[in-house]
Amino acid sequence: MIFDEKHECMPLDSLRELQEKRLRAAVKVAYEKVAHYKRVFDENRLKPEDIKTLDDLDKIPFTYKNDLRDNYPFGMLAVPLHDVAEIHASSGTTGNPTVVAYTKNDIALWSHVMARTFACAGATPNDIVQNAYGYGLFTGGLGFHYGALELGASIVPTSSGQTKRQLKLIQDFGSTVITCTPSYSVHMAEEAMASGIDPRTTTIRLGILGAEPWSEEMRREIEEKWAMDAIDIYGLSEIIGPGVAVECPAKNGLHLFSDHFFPEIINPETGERLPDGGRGELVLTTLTKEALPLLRFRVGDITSITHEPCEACGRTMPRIAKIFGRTDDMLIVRGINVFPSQIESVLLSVEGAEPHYLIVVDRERGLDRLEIQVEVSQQLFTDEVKGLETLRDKISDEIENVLGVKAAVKLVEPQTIERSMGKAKRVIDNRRI
Ligand code: DLL
Repeated sequence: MIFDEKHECMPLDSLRELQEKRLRAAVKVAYEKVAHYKRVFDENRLKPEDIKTLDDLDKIPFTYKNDLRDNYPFGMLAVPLHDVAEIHASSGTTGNPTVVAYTKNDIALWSHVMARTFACAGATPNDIVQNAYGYGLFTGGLGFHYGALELGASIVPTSSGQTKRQLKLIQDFGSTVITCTPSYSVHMAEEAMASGIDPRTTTIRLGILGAEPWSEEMRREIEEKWAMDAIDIYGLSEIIGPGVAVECPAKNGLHLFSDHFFPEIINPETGERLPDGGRGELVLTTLTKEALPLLRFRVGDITSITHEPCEACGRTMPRIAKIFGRTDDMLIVRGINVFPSQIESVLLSVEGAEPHYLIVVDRERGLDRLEIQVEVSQQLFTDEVKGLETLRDKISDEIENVLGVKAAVKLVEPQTIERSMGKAKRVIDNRRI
């Protein structure tokens, strides 16, 4: 189902025309209403009229998360507070909270792009959506709530946590779609098994999972555990919340709603725009937001983009690749770049390792030490020691092969790594660099 075919499947030249028209208006408002942008434009001898087409975009300096923090709490708003309908604060993935605000029209836009998201993922108005993203200041709960309402589905607003109750409601209500972080979906499946419920036999047929990076191996594991389709959804508070990009059932990149959020991929070091297929940092410009317009916002997530229309669903919205990591969670261990998602891929490709792990980095006498704690299945843990040793060596060899870095692997008992109801914490970096 395509919720907004007119826009989602727009011919590329009409799309560009629409984007440019919206860009000109967005730049004008940002300049006239937000002191920060007026200052940045003036300092760079730039006038809003200089931005006519998408090719002019790179004249505008980037906006950083720090600009939001420096203007805490309401300095970046383009509307007076009495026009603000809702205010959120993002935990972000690192650092202090940033404040984001919505007018009533912004909430309507959010509902609209989230309804598109649900439909793109494969949900329909007949679905019962159990929404286990946290409600509150975190953008996941309400974003999904608004979208399900707009789509016309039935929504069960469980919020995150209380896993036993989640499972009971899935069974009693016959929920068909689960929305939560990928790590929480694994946790729920495990809790289900532990209490004698096979998640494969529940009515859940679709999971719309995001808010944290996850690998293809993790997807396979989740789909297997739940016997459901697991769809990746991407977004961030500053831009709108969830509802920026989402996969269609072909799972061949996330369709990014570029009629509202214009994407660029840049080399994070030089700031230069990369062509399709080049991996770099995502930069987004809001084209239609009222309360918090952002021009060329450095998102910090690493991906690539293709503008090829999707053969599977017919959408012309460009597609970004599954988020590969962040510009700022990349670990450098003994001079080697390591992304937690790469370690996860290795772990999940080894039989017996569970998708619960913790990466601990220490520095001992000037040398980095990478330790990976991995849970193993109960069955293996009760097996003889030899089995465990073989598994440990296998993981450690694989990591060295794939990442080119040695890691001490510590196998831990089932259920000993702390579970998260929201975003899982995967890395502890004890080094002072
Ligand atoms: O996490 C928005 C969201 C909620 C997306 C629910 C999907 C589902 P923030 O708390 O502002 O917003 O965090 C945004 O989370 O810059 C990424 O680093 C990370 N992130 C979000 N979705 C994905 C994903 C929400 N699908 C930050 N894959 C972003 C990888 C993701 N990382």
